[in-house]
Amino acid sequence: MFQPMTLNQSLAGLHLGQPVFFYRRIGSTNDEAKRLANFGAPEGSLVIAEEQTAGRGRTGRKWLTPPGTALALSLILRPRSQRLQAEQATRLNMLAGLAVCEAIEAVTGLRTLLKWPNDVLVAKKKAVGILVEAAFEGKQLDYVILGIGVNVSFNPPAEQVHFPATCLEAEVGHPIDRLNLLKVLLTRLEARYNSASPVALYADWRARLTMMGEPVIIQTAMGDQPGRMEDVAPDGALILRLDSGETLRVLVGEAHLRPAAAI
Ligand code: BT5
Repeated sequence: MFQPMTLNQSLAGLHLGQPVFFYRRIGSTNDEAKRLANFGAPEGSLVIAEEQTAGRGRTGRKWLTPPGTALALSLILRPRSQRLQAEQATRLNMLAGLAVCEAIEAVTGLRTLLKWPNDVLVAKKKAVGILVEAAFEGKQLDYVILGIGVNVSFNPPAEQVHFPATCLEAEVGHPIDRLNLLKVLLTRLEARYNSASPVALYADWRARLTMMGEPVIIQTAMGDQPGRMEDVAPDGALILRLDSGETLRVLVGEAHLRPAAAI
């Protein structure tokens, strides 16, 4: 289990990761981070919990975090740039995915890939979920909550997930020091945040995406769209080549490989 004092000492000196709000058990770290941000908590504030009882995925889905088995955290960011407000949230999404991949690779040596829009895969299975939520004041971005859930020793049962899932310890075959992983992750996030050249960020994110050029089904609010994953755009949209030859831009959805029988 994390110890609040050790957490504070280990993260001292980081900009992203101070102050620390630590909870043994909480509903959702993203909800708590939002509450704190609305009370004026500064950029870099970290909400971290040993257990989530109402962890959230996208579009109201559940994220499972049993006690002491994961990293479940939310960072409050307050990007200062006045321009390209909406795009900034997308960039932070890319940045989070990349920083998580880099941290996992540095700590475990495992190879990671991103599955559009931002699942982190290890051995083709989902080991990390990322939930970026932005709050606006008028058209101005007020703050962004960057929520990250990493399965460290929790291997989700197949019947509880709709995409194959795994955890880092199952893949690497030995225990992982969660505090070290947390520190490396925050350090990578900070490095990427401070040098966020949009062009490099997009290029690095695109280079890590799996399923590029492959036959896929994209689940969207409008229903399932079969096609070929042609590319991604700098704003994070997936470019789907439909069987009719037309292209479709999808901003919100979920990608699955299309079974050979369905092509
Ligand atoms: C995500 O949603 O992948 C984003 C998850 C973000 C979780 C973090 S934890 C810290 C912070 N606080 C929160 O409340 N949330 C964030 P989505 O792509 O919608 O995936 C959700 C789906 O993944 C579920 O419907 C399940 O099928 C599956 N799932 C649930 N728990 C899982 C787990 N621990 N590992 C792998 N898959 C899981």
